[in-house]
Amino acid sequence: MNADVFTLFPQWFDWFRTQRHVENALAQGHSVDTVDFRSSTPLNWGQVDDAPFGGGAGMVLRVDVMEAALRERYGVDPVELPSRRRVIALTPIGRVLDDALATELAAEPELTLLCGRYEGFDERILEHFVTEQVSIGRYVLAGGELAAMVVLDAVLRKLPGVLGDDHSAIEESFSDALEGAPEYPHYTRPADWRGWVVPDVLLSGHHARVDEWRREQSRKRAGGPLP
Ligand code: 6GU
Repeated sequence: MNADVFTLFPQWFDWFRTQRHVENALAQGHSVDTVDFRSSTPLNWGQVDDAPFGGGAGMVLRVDVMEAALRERYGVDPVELPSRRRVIALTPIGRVLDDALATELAAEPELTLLCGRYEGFDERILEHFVTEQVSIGRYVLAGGELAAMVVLDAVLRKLPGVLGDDHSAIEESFSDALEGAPEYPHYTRPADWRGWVVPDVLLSGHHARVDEWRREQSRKRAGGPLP
């Protein structure tokens, strides 16, 4: 997968790229590139946003600035992009990210993530240049960058070979393998700590019984969030 992140803060993603599974993904030929709106802005002094028409607080990312950045990156009129690739604007009101969306996005060869700041995007960006809006939950962040990292984290770990053990991305919370339920509990050594013992079945070496126990635990947790 080639993911392009359009942002005012490209340097934030330097840290993101140091995470083990992101490093793994990059080493396998996947890419996470950043595009800085300021390097292609047609306006003076690196301006990228402006006060909202009609008044009010905050600043709005300009449509001409977005068009210039997309045009420079892809070499086409950005109105052509939505029919060719998924172009995602990170906004608090978008489709809420879940396992199904992460799986869907992981199947895309190319992704474009647009991060707004302040009061967000000029509406014409959303109308003409993007395929969808994605949110990471119903609360408001100061910008889309952290949300873009959350989306990429969830997506990259689904790519084959990116986690040490592919199985860990298949049988995990909310996956089809667990019928959408939360994952079962995990234990490791020591088997007894202060009398808090690990369930016997996990020490039994009996794989079928272990599987059965895990599925039962997972289903039990499906009743609702844990306290
Ligand atoms: Cl994607 N962006 C912003 N600015 N706030 C958010 C969000 C995204 N998702 C939840 N809150």
